[in-house]
Amino acid sequence: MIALITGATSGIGRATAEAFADLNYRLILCGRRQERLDELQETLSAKTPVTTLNFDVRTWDEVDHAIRTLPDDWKTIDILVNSAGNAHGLSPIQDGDPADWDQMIDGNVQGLLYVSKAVIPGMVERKRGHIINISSIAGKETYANGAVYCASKAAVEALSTGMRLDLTQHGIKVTNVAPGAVETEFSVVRFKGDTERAANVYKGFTPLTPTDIADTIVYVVTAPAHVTIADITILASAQAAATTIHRK
Ligand code: 8X3
Repeated sequence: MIALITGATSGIGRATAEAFADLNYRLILCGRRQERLDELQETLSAKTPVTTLNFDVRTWDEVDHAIRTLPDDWKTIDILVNSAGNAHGLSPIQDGDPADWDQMIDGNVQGLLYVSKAVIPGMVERKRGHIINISSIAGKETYANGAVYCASKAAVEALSTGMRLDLTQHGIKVTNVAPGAVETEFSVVRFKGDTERAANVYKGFTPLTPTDIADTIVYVVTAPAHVTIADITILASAQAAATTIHRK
């Protein structure tokens, strides 16, 4: 089994890479930070063959070139995990920074589309494949100050459904995974390095870990051939909805 994971250098992508290594899946780890890719490759190579691709999901030429020039024995990708994503800023729409909006729309929507476009035709040819799109509770519920991030994840939800509609007939499964609060670098990035503000997001309750999400992804990809987990929302036990968290 060959799995390509975007956003593999941190958070859910990295935890998924670790979990897939335990399943002995061959891994194509994608990211923008070569040092982190190298370090992860070194760690996981003890368990399974690993290769890395360094590209920015937001640039079609980079995505297309990286995936097209994979060695032949790495080309037959069985599983694509679209995990690259980010939030930039949390502010009312009138105060939003267009540069932040670009990061979210380009990364979360356009980037997911570009990588999928580079991988899907091979899956269609082989009549097999599984695409896992990492969405968010924010794709199902829009919250104040998060309009653009929520819009980008609502787009991921639509793309998961649209991909499933188009690809089921070609033997390809599509799963939409929508986590709630997971403690990763997500909030540090959203708040542009303000680690105190980021830590407050997870204060007073036990948030999900990236490994919790990776465990779910393992469940999804190891389901029997006739079973598609189409859409799965995962929340911390203290979280009832996007902005309803029971804190002590
Ligand atoms: C991350 C979860 O609720 O902070 O996608 O938007 S949330």
